[in-house]
Amino acid sequence: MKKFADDFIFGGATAAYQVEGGAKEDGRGPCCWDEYLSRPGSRFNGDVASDFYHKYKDDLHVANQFGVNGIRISISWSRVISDGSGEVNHQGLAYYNGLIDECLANGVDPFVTLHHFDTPQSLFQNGDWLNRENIDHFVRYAKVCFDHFGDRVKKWATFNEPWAVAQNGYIIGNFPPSIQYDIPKAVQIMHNMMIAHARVLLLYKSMNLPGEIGIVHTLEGKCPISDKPEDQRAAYLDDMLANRFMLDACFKGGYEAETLATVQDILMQNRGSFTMENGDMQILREAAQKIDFLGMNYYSSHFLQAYEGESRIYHNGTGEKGTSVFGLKGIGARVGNPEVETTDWDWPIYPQGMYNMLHRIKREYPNYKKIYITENGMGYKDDFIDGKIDDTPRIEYIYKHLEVLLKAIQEGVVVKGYYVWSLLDMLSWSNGFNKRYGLFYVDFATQQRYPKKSAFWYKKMSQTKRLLKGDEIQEF
Ligand code: BGP
Repeated sequence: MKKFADDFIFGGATAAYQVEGGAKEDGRGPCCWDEYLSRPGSRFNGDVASDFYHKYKDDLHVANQFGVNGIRISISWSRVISDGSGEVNHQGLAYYNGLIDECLANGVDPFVTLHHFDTPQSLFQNGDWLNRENIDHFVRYAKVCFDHFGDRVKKWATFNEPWAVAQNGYIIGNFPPSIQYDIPKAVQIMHNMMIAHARVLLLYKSMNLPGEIGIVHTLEGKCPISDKPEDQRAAYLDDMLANRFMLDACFKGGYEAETLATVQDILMQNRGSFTMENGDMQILREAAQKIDFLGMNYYSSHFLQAYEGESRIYHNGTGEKGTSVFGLKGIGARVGNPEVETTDWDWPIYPQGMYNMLHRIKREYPNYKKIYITENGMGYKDDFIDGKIDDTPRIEYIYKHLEVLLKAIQEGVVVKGYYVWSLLDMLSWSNGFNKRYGLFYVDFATQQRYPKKSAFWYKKMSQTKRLLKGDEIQEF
C-alpha cells in the first residue's frame, strides 16, 4: 500500500509579502516589492493581500482542522528592522512571536524562511545582493530572528529561491529591479547570496539552538527537446545556471571545475564576468559540511532547444495560454513539448522532472541529509460556484507529484515533508490574484475563506498518510 511515514509533514506554504498585507502597520518599513508594485501601470499590489496579518489565528485554526501539520512562513525583514539595518522594531517582533506561538498552539509546525524576495527598500536601492555590505545587514537581521524565535522555531531556511531572485530580476525582468538579459549580474547575485546563506547558516550553528537550517531552492528540470547534441547542450547550460551552480555551492562547498568553466563560458558569450573574494570558498566549504536539509520547490520542467539568436523573453503573467517566449543568448530556447500539457501560464506539468531531480540530489550530492518539498502546486483560475470550489485539476496535479515523491522515498531518497503551495490563495508576484494556488479559496473582496475540494482531499491524506485519488473522498 502507498503510505507516507507517520511523521511525514503534510504542510502548506506561504510567504510574508504574498499573504500578510498590513503593509504600513506597526512600524513595517517598505520592501522592494512595495515600490515595484506601486509604479504606474501596476495591476495589483500586496498592501492587503490575504490579510493574514490580522487573520492568522483563524487561518491556523482551520489549517489544523484540515490536517495541515506544518506551515512555511517567511519573516518580513522590514517588519523586524524597518530600514533593514537600523533599529529593531519591537512591534514586528511581537507580531512574529504571536504568529509562531499560534502555529505551535495549533500543532502546525512553523518552517521559517528569512528572505522570501522582500529585501527592505533602502538596502535594495543600495544594490540589493550586488552590494556585499548587505550581507552584513542580513547576518545581523538573522541574528535578531534567531535570538527571538530560535527557541521555538525548529526549521529555518536562509533564502527562498535565489535563482528566482536572479533570473526574474535580472534576466526575465518581471521582478524588481526589472532588468532583462543581464546574465553576469544574475550570476554575481547568486554567488553573493550563496555567501550570505553560508554566513547565516554558520551563525545559526554557532548558537547551538535546538533546530535545523537549510535553504530553499527552486529546482527546474531541464530536458532537451530532442536528442540532437545541440539541444542537449542547451539543456545542460540552462541546468548549469539554474540548478547546478548553487547546488554545488550549498552541498559541495564550492563550484566544481566543470561548473565554473561552463558558467564562465556563458558569461564570456554575454560579455561579462563575476567576482569572488578571498575567503569565499572557505565559507562555502564550512557551511556545506553543516547544512541540515535541502528545501526543494518543484513546479515544472523546461524543454530546451538550441538557440543562436539574441535574448528574447515574453513572460505570460495573465494566464493567456500559449503566449510565453523564452530564448536566451548563449544558452538556449525553452519550447513547448506537444506531449506534455501545461497550465494556463504555460508551465509544463511534468512530475517525472521532480522524480529525476530527487534521485539526482541523492546521487550527485550524497551529503544532503534530507529533503523537504517546500513548494509544489498548481496555479489555476478556480471557479467559485455556490460556495463550492471543485479544483479537481489541482488535485490531479498534486496527486501525480506525490505519487513520484512516494516512489522516490521508497527507493531511498530521504524526504521528510511536503508543503503544498499554497495554504490559501494569495498574491502571485508577477501575475496578481487570479493565479490561485490555495487549498483555501480567498474571496479578496471580503477576505472570507472557503475550503476547496483539495482541502478536504488533503485532510484525508494527512489523516491516513495514504496517497488518495480525488474521487476517494466522500466529504466535500
Ligand atoms: C515560487 C515562489 C512562491 C510562489 C510560487 C508560485 O517561485 O517561491 O512565492 O509565488 O513560486 O509562483 P507564481 O506565483 O509566480 O505562479
